[in-house]
Amino acid sequence: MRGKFISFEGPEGGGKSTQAQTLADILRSEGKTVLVTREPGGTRLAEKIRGLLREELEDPPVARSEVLLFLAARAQIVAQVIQPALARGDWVICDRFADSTFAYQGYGRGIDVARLRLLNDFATEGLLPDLTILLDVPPEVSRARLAARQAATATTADRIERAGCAFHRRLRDGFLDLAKAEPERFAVIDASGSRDAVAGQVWSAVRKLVNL
Ligand code: Z5A
Repeated sequence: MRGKFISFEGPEGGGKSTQAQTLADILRSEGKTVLVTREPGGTRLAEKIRGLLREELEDPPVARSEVLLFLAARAQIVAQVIQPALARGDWVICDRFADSTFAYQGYGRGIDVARLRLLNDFATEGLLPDLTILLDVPPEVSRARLAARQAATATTADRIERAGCAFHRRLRDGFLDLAKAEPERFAVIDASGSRDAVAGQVWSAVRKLVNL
């Protein structure tokens, strides 16, 4: 039987990586084989593209090449990692997927979302998650968490994190719009609570899939 594909989405600092690991632990304790991966990344080439996207270049990618780089990375991870795992019957949890392109490059950068959907469809051969968990946080919570992490790890904000408040407001509204348009695929979770409170809500959304 084909495995299940779950993506985590939302603004930075919502707790996607934290919750993806917690969910994987719970699913493993239920006897599932689980692969946790991330976008952009998850294959050698896609991790190189991630590096390029994060690099502080004097001439950073223009909006259209940024989209194509994210999609090139996605085509790799879908073909080499996600589809084979699902075909084996494994569960795949991906930290970001197509909805990040629609939210960041569409709502954020202003590229037409319908065109992005066509391009994404080409990159993924139409693959969409069975369930997308949107960890929704207001920009001030997101900023505070990222500032705390940067202080703890002596790192600085990257190019996308530095985009202004208006960008981050459009992004959050964009994710919420996407969820409203596909309520059967999305579970929207208030991620401003404690890690345990959020994990409890994530599990309530996922357990319906476990029983299928
Ligand atoms: N991007 C794009 O533009 N288009 C695309 O198509 C795709 C991506 C696929 C990837 O960044 C960037 O690429 C991203 C979108 C863009 N933009 N930016 N910037 P990334 O993978 O490096 O980072 P991220 O996806 O934005 O994740 P993040 O910043 O690491 O946040 P997170 O995964 O949601 O959260 P976290 O790492 O689990 O937690 C963040 C901190 O908060 C950490 O210190 C935790 O310990 C803490 N935390 C987590 N949960 C809580 C709770 N509940 N309470 C308190 N503190 C918490």
